[in-house]
Amino acid sequence: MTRQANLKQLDNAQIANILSEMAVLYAMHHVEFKPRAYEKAAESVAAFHEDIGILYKREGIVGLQKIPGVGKGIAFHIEQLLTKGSFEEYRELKAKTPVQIEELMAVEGVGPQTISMLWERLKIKNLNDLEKAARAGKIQKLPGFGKKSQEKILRGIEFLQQTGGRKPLGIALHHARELEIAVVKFKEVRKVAIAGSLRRRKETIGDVDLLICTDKPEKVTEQFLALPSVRHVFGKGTTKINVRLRNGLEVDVRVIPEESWGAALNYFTGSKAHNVALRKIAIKKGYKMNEYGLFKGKKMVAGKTEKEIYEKLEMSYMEPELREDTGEIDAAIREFHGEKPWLPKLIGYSDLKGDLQVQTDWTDGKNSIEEMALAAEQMGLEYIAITDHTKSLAMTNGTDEEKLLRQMKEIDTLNAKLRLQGKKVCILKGAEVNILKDGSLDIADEVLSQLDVVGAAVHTHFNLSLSEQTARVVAAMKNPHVDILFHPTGRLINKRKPIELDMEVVIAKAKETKTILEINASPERLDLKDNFIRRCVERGARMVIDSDAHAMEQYAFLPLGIAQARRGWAEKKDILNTFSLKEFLSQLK
Ligand code: DGT
Ligand code: CA
Ligand code: CA
Ligand code: ZN
Repeated sequence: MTRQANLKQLDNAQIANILSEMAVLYAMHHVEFKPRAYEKAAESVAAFHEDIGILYKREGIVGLQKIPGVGKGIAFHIEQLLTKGSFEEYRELKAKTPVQIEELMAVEGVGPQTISMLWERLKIKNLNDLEKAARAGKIQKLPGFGKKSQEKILRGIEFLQQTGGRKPLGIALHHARELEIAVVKFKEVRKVAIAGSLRRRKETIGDVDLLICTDKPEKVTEQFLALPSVRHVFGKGTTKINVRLRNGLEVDVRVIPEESWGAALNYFTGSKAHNVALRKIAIKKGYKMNEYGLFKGKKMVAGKTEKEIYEKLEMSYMEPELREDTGEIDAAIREFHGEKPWLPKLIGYSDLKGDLQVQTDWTDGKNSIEEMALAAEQMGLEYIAITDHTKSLAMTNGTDEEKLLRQMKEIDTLNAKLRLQGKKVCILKGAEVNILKDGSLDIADEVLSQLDVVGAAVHTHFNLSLSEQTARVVAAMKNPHVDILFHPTGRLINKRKPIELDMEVVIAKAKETKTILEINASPERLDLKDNFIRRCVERGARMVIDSDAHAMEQYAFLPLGIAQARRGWAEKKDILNTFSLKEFLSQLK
């Protein structure tokens, strides 16, 4: 049969997106009833518990009609999508109305009705048109709109441009934990967990997936929707809610019964690629696997915990940060059967003993050296390096040689004082030295040689060519005083692209010159990013994880850096600031 072969790789979410686009297109052409029907079908396709491609392979078009809200007509369109990737009506309507629906829907406050009107009255096709019209004051003149809604649209566009719709991990994690705390307080809630990309600690987050375990789903969803932090409800059922919070975060909530907790946690943690690979293995072993459990025939054989599911599949447990289908499953199978190479023994969240990038009120930091040291001790750190910016970064009031020498004296005094007080934390003398355009540094070698730790960083000339930039950074690493390359690629998440660097060369030279590469844990940096960390691990290049704290409370960034290191398969031994002070110092140039 033809349907057995050549299925397009459309997943449920993609099919749902096209159906929901159809709903808007029908509405724009004033077709009756269909908009609502397609919207409903889109919702149930998105929520459907099985991959629709698989359902179709097994049961054909009749199977598709088992999806709630999917009748003959819509089933036919889904079949076309699965086999051909598109269907005629979709192509026709798209040709007649060349409007970027998904793009416009992403703007906070813009829905199908608005898109219809914007197209009819102002021929607005995309985000760009919308922004122009709003800036020209044309939106506020539309019926039902005013100055306020126009401004709101502009703010929505600005936000989208800033973030590409995805939130940095640091922000999303903070908000999600607040939400978790609020939900745990509901009386009928047994357990709450953050799943999705957030549990995997991806550097940016599309939406937050929150799982709630309860025997009283109706009560709990009702309570959730009444939370003051909920601003907009996109969809609600008894076990599934989709909302936007006041802080802009989108949240998918699933209510899960106790016996399926592990299966749901596993499914909604993803990644999708990891899930797909797992399910393939489950099927090979004669199981059925979904978010409710692992089944042999009708009998559930695992599902309460993730561990028991992996065990039944004959795999070791994989930490969420590894679940990207990039080799972790093979390693977990080998480990289960006692064959090497195993899964990495990931660096733990409390393994750091030091922090090698800390700024103070000597430059652009908020707190004094002493305050930063005491706060570090509170965090359980044994050593910190004070690395204030140096002189060529004028806006930070950077230190020159004379000021650095003065700071070294102060650090000696403070260390003595801390010892007297019985404190354990040790302050190292350091600097964050600027790498100039030609790869030389802005502080004289003679002064650098007196510091305990020297970090070098690119803060200017971000736009050099690949060869120039790589040569510049390599030249700095060759300096015998440079111990660490700080935030190696210079990227700012959602704000600034990385500099053009040949990372293969940089990693090789780091090894050769004994220069340590930094994983900067500052939420807007996370630099090195996970794939480069993994490459360092493979090549045996050494790294540290630093907070880049500019204030006492910013040591709290460190776990974000640890998370990225774990995503990069790093073990304790790969990260030098898991070492004691003495061991750490012995590793420097
Ligand atoms: P995000 O939100 O874009 O940062 O990334 P995720 O990974 O959180 O993705 P999301 O929120 O769309 O879905 C949460 C998890 O649910 C995802 O990691 C895996 C699972 N999942 C979602 N859709 C599918 C699907 O079509 N097939 C499979 N096998 N799993 C899915
Ligand atoms: Ca998500
Ligand atoms: Ca989601
Ligand atoms: Zn810097």
